[in-house]
Amino acid sequence: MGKGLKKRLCWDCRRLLGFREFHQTNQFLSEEEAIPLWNNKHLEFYCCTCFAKRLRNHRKIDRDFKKILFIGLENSGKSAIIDTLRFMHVPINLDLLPTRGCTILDAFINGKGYVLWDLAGTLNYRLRWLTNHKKYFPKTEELFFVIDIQDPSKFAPAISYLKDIVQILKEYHHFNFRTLIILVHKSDPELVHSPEYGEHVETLRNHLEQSDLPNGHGIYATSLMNFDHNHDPETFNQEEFNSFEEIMSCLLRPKKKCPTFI
Ligand SMILES: Nc1nc2c(ncn2[C@@H]2O[C@H](COP(=O)(O)OP(=O)(O)O)[C@@H](O)[C@H]2O)c(=O)[nH]1
Ligand SMILES: [Mg+2]
Repeated sequence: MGKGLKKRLCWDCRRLLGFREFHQTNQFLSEEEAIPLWNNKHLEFYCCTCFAKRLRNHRKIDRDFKKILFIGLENSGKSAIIDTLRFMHVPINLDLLPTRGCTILDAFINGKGYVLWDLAGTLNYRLRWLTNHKKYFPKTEELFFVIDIQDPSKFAPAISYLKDIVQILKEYHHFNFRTLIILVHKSDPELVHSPEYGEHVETLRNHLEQSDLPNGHGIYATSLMNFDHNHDPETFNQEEFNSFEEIMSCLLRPKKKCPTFI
Protein backbone atom coordinates (compact mmCIF):
# COMPACT_ATOMS: atom_id res chain seq x y z
CA MET A 1 0.00 0.00 0.00
CA GLY A 2 1.28 3.47 -0.90
CA LYS A 3 4.53 2.02 -2.30
CA GLY A 4 6.97 4.67 -3.52
CA LEU A 5 5.38 7.47 -1.51
CA LYS A 6 7.86 9.66 0.27
CA LYS A 7 8.15 9.67 4.05
CA ARG A 8 6.88 12.66 6.04
CA LEU A 9 8.27 14.10 9.26
CA CYS A 10 6.31 14.38 12.48
CA TRP A 11 5.79 18.12 12.91
CA ASP A 12 6.77 17.99 16.58
CA CYS A 13 9.37 15.26 17.19
CA ARG A 14 10.60 15.02 13.57
CA ARG A 15 10.27 11.23 13.49
CA LEU A 16 9.95 9.83 9.96
CA LEU A 17 6.41 8.67 9.24
CA GLY A 18 5.33 6.20 6.56
CA PHE A 19 2.14 6.40 4.52
CA ARG A 20 0.96 3.02 5.87
CA GLU A 21 1.03 4.32 9.45
CA PHE A 22 -0.96 7.40 8.40
CA HIS A 23 -3.53 5.36 6.53
CA GLN A 24 -3.94 2.78 9.30
CA THR A 25 -4.82 5.51 11.76
CA ASN A 26 -7.22 7.22 9.33
CA GLN A 27 -9.08 4.27 7.95
CA PHE A 28 -12.19 6.24 7.13
CA LEU A 29 -10.23 7.51 4.11
CA SER A 30 -9.90 5.32 1.04
CA GLU A 31 -6.37 5.04 -0.40
CA GLU A 32 -7.40 7.34 -3.28
CA GLU A 33 -8.47 9.99 -0.76
CA ALA A 34 -5.47 9.52 1.54
CA ILE A 35 -2.66 9.77 -1.04
CA PRO A 36 -3.32 13.39 -2.14
CA LEU A 37 -3.52 14.43 1.53
CA TRP A 38 -0.23 12.64 2.22
CA ASN A 39 1.42 14.42 -0.71
CA ASN A 40 0.06 17.85 0.23
CA LYS A 41 3.05 19.76 1.49
CA HIS A 42 0.86 22.29 3.31
CA LEU A 43 -0.55 19.69 5.72
CA GLU A 44 1.06 18.99 9.09
CA PHE A 45 1.46 15.37 10.16
CA TYR A 46 2.04 14.09 13.68
CA CYS A 47 3.13 10.74 15.02
CA CYS A 48 0.68 9.06 17.44
CA THR A 49 2.60 10.17 20.55
CA CYS A 50 2.79 13.84 19.56
CA PHE A 51 -0.79 13.84 18.35
CA ALA A 52 -1.95 12.43 21.71
CA LYS A 53 0.06 15.14 23.51
CA ARG A 54 -1.62 17.84 21.45
CA LEU A 55 -5.01 16.35 22.21
CA ARG A 56 -4.26 16.28 25.92
CA ASN A 57 -3.39 19.99 25.86
CA HIS A 58 -6.49 20.73 23.88
CA ARG A 59 -8.51 18.61 26.30
CA LYS A 60 -7.49 20.70 29.30
CA ILE A 61 -9.90 23.22 27.80
CA ASP A 62 -12.58 20.68 26.89
CA ARG A 63 -13.39 19.34 30.30
CA ASP A 64 -16.85 18.28 29.17
CA PHE A 65 -15.42 15.35 27.23
CA LYS A 66 -16.24 11.98 28.77
CA LYS A 67 -13.35 9.58 29.09
CA ILE A 68 -14.15 6.11 27.72
CA LEU A 69 -11.62 3.31 28.06
CA PHE A 70 -11.36 0.35 25.67
CA ILE A 71 -9.33 -2.50 27.03
CA GLY A 72 -8.88 -6.22 26.34
CA LEU A 73 -6.45 -8.66 24.76
CA GLU A 74 -4.84 -7.95 21.40
CA ASN A 75 -6.96 -8.74 18.36
CA SER A 76 -10.23 -8.61 20.30
CA GLY A 77 -11.50 -5.77 18.08
CA LYS A 78 -11.07 -2.62 20.19
CA SER A 79 -9.57 -0.39 17.51
CA ALA A 80 -12.03 -1.56 14.87
CA ILE A 81 -14.97 -0.75 17.17
CA ILE A 82 -13.55 2.68 17.94
CA ASP A 83 -13.02 3.48 14.25
CA THR A 84 -16.52 2.33 13.39
CA LEU A 85 -18.12 4.51 16.05
CA ARG A 86 -15.95 7.54 15.31
CA PHE A 87 -16.49 7.53 11.59
CA MET A 88 -19.91 5.91 11.47
CA HIS A 89 -18.81 3.23 9.08
CA VAL A 90 -16.89 -0.02 9.33
CA PRO A 91 -13.23 0.65 8.39
CA ILE A 92 -12.56 0.05 4.69
CA ASN A 93 -9.42 -1.88 5.53
CA LEU A 94 -10.30 -4.26 8.36
CA ASP A 95 -6.81 -5.70 8.35
CA LEU A 96 -5.66 -3.34 11.09
CA LEU A 97 -2.12 -3.07 12.41
CA PRO A 98 -1.93 -4.02 16.09
CA THR A 99 -2.21 -0.92 18.26
CA ARG A 100 1.03 0.17 19.88
CA GLY A 101 0.82 1.74 23.30
CA CYS A 102 -2.08 3.91 24.27
CA THR A 103 -3.99 5.72 21.55
CA ILE A 104 -6.19 8.62 22.62
CA LEU A 105 -8.82 9.73 20.15
CA ASP A 106 -11.52 12.35 20.25
CA ALA A 107 -14.96 11.57 18.97
CA PHE A 108 -18.03 13.73 18.52
CA ILE A 109 -21.09 11.55 18.46
CA ASN A 110 -24.57 12.99 18.44
CA GLY A 111 -23.29 16.39 19.47
CA LYS A 112 -21.38 15.12 22.50
CA GLY A 113 -17.62 14.92 22.91
CA TYR A 114 -15.82 11.78 24.04
CA VAL A 115 -12.19 10.90 24.54
CA LEU A 116 -11.65 7.28 23.60
CA TRP A 117 -8.61 5.58 25.11
CA ASP A 118 -7.51 2.48 23.23
CA LEU A 119 -5.06 0.48 25.36
CA ALA A 120 -3.04 -2.05 23.35
CA GLY A 121 -3.58 -5.63 24.45
CA THR A 122 -0.29 -7.50 24.03
CA LEU A 123 1.19 -8.87 27.26
CA ASN A 124 3.95 -6.26 27.65
CA TYR A 125 1.41 -3.46 27.36
CA ARG A 126 -1.11 -5.15 29.67
CA LEU A 127 1.50 -5.24 32.39
CA ARG A 128 2.29 -1.60 31.76
CA TRP A 129 -1.34 -0.50 32.15
CA LEU A 130 -1.77 -2.51 35.33
CA THR A 131 1.44 -1.31 36.95
CA ASN A 132 0.98 2.33 35.98
CA HIS A 133 -2.80 2.38 36.32
CA LYS A 134 -2.78 5.84 37.89
CA LYS A 135 -1.75 7.24 34.51
CA TYR A 136 -4.52 5.52 32.60
CA PHE A 137 -7.55 4.69 34.75
CA PRO A 138 -8.53 7.84 36.70
CA LYS A 139 -11.57 9.79 35.49
CA THR A 140 -12.82 6.90 33.36
CA GLU A 141 -16.57 7.20 33.00
CA GLU A 142 -17.24 4.03 31.04
CA LEU A 143 -14.95 1.07 30.53
CA PHE A 144 -15.44 -1.44 27.74
CA PHE A 145 -13.65 -4.74 28.15
CA VAL A 146 -13.59 -6.47 24.75
CA ILE A 147 -13.44 -10.27 24.39
CA ASP A 148 -13.16 -12.09 21.04
CA ILE A 149 -15.88 -14.77 21.26
CA GLN A 150 -14.44 -16.51 18.20
CA ASP A 151 -11.17 -17.37 19.96
CA PRO A 152 -11.81 -19.59 23.00
CA SER A 153 -8.07 -20.13 23.49
CA LYS A 154 -7.97 -16.53 24.77
CA PHE A 155 -10.87 -16.72 27.24
CA ALA A 156 -8.73 -17.68 30.25
CA PRO A 157 -6.09 -14.93 29.79
CA ALA A 158 -8.84 -12.41 28.99
CA ILE A 159 -10.74 -13.18 32.20
CA SER A 160 -7.56 -13.12 34.26
CA TYR A 161 -6.80 -9.66 32.81
CA LEU A 162 -10.36 -8.52 33.53
CA LYS A 163 -10.03 -9.63 37.14
CA ASP A 164 -6.80 -7.65 37.52
CA ILE A 165 -8.56 -4.59 36.12
CA VAL A 166 -11.53 -5.00 38.45
CA GLN A 167 -9.17 -5.19 41.44
CA ILE A 168 -7.68 -1.86 40.39
CA LEU A 169 -11.04 -0.24 39.70
CA LYS A 170 -12.13 -1.04 43.23
CA GLU A 171 -9.49 1.44 44.39
CA TYR A 172 -11.21 4.16 42.36
CA HIS A 173 -14.16 4.97 44.53
CA HIS A 174 -15.77 7.20 41.94
CA PHE A 175 -15.94 4.29 39.48
CA ASN A 176 -19.46 2.96 39.11
CA PHE A 177 -19.43 -0.71 38.14
CA ARG A 178 -22.60 -0.15 36.15
CA THR A 179 -20.34 1.47 33.59
CA LEU A 180 -18.13 -1.61 33.26
CA ILE A 181 -19.32 -3.19 30.02
CA ILE A 182 -18.03 -6.51 28.76
CA LEU A 183 -18.35 -6.84 25.00
CA VAL A 184 -18.62 -10.40 23.75
CA HIS A 185 -17.35 -9.20 20.44
CA LYS A 186 -17.23 -10.72 16.95
CA SER A 187 -20.68 -12.20 17.65
CA ASP A 188 -21.30 -12.05 13.93
CA PRO A 189 -24.92 -12.54 12.76
CA GLU A 190 -24.08 -15.59 10.64
CA LEU A 191 -22.38 -17.19 13.64
CA VAL A 192 -24.70 -16.57 16.57
CA HIS A 193 -27.10 -19.42 15.83
CA SER A 194 -24.36 -22.03 15.31
CA PRO A 195 -23.68 -24.76 17.90
CA GLU A 196 -20.04 -23.62 17.95
CA TYR A 197 -21.02 -20.12 19.07
CA GLY A 198 -23.31 -21.61 21.73
CA GLU A 199 -20.41 -23.67 23.10
CA HIS A 200 -18.09 -20.66 23.17
CA VAL A 201 -20.69 -18.58 25.00
CA GLU A 202 -21.20 -21.37 27.54
CA THR A 203 -17.44 -21.65 28.17
CA LEU A 204 -17.10 -17.91 28.53
CA ARG A 205 -20.12 -17.73 30.81
CA ASN A 206 -18.52 -20.34 33.10
CA HIS A 207 -15.30 -18.35 33.21
CA LEU A 208 -17.21 -15.17 34.02
CA GLU A 209 -19.31 -16.80 36.71
CA GLN A 210 -16.20 -18.00 38.48
CA SER A 211 -14.51 -14.62 38.34
CA ASP A 212 -16.58 -12.98 41.07
CA LEU A 213 -17.20 -9.69 39.27
CA PRO A 214 -18.88 -6.86 41.18
CA ASN A 215 -22.60 -6.43 40.59
CA GLY A 216 -23.91 -4.03 38.04
CA HIS A 217 -21.67 -4.61 35.04
CA GLY A 218 -23.25 -5.24 31.65
CA ILE A 219 -22.45 -7.98 29.15
CA TYR A 220 -23.40 -7.54 25.51
CA ALA A 221 -22.82 -9.44 22.32
CA THR A 222 -21.55 -7.09 19.62
CA SER A 223 -20.31 -7.36 16.07
CA LEU A 224 -19.18 -4.89 13.48
CA MET A 225 -21.43 -6.84 11.12
CA ASN A 226 -24.39 -5.44 13.07
CA PHE A 227 -23.41 -1.92 12.22
CA ASP A 228 -26.33 -0.50 10.34
CA HIS A 229 -24.87 1.05 7.20
CA ASN A 230 -28.28 2.35 6.23
CA HIS A 231 -28.99 4.17 9.44
CA ASP A 232 -30.35 7.59 8.80
CA PRO A 233 -27.90 10.12 10.28
CA GLU A 234 -30.73 12.60 10.77
CA THR A 235 -32.79 10.23 12.90
CA PHE A 236 -29.68 9.12 14.75
CA ASN A 237 -28.87 12.73 15.57
CA GLN A 238 -32.29 13.23 17.10
CA GLU A 239 -31.91 10.32 19.49
CA GLU A 240 -30.99 11.05 23.08
CA PHE A 241 -28.04 9.03 24.31
CA ASN A 242 -27.19 9.18 27.96
CA SER A 243 -24.11 7.03 27.75
CA PHE A 244 -21.58 5.66 25.34
CA GLU A 245 -23.05 2.25 26.08
CA GLU A 246 -26.33 3.38 24.49
CA ILE A 247 -24.52 4.57 21.38
CA MET A 248 -22.76 1.24 21.17
CA SER A 249 -26.00 -0.64 21.64
CA CYS A 250 -27.67 1.35 18.92
CA LEU A 251 -24.91 0.69 16.42
CA LEU A 252 -23.26 -2.63 17.24
CA ARG A 253 -25.49 -4.74 19.43
CA PRO A 254 -27.57 -7.40 17.73
CA LYS A 255 -31.00 -6.23 16.81
CA LYS A 256 -33.99 -8.56 16.46
CA LYS A 257 -32.04 -11.11 14.42
CA CYS A 258 -29.68 -12.23 17.15
CA PRO A 259 -30.01 -12.93 20.85
CA THR A 260 -28.17 -10.73 23.30
CA PHE A 261 -25.65 -12.45 25.51
CA ILE A 262 -27.60 -12.20 28.74
N1 LIG B 1 -15.51 -11.22 12.35
C1 LIG B 1 -15.28 -10.07 12.99
N2 LIG B 1 -14.03 -9.55 13.00
C2 LIG B 1 -13.84 -8.38 13.65
C3 LIG B 1 -14.89 -7.70 14.32
N3 LIG B 1 -14.38 -6.59 14.90
C4 LIG B 1 -13.06 -6.59 14.61
N4 LIG B 1 -12.72 -7.66 13.85
C5 LIG B 1 -11.39 -8.03 13.31
O1 LIG B 1 -10.55 -8.40 14.39
C6 LIG B 1 -9.20 -8.07 14.09
C7 LIG B 1 -8.60 -7.34 15.24
O2 LIG B 1 -9.20 -6.07 15.37
P1 LIG B 1 -8.47 -4.85 16.09
O3 LIG B 1 -9.47 -3.76 16.17
O4 LIG B 1 -7.16 -4.57 15.46
O5 LIG B 1 -8.20 -5.51 17.53
P2 LIG B 1 -7.49 -4.84 18.80
O6 LIG B 1 -6.11 -5.44 18.87
O7 LIG B 1 -8.32 -5.25 19.97
O8 LIG B 1 -7.49 -3.36 18.60
C8 LIG B 1 -9.23 -7.25 12.81
O9 LIG B 1 -8.82 -8.08 11.74
C9 LIG B 1 -10.67 -6.83 12.67
O10 LIG B 1 -11.03 -6.73 11.33
C10 LIG B 1 -16.21 -8.27 14.27
O11 LIG B 1 -17.21 -7.77 14.80
N5 LIG B 1 -16.33 -9.46 13.59
MG1 LIG C 1 -5.88 -2.14 18.44
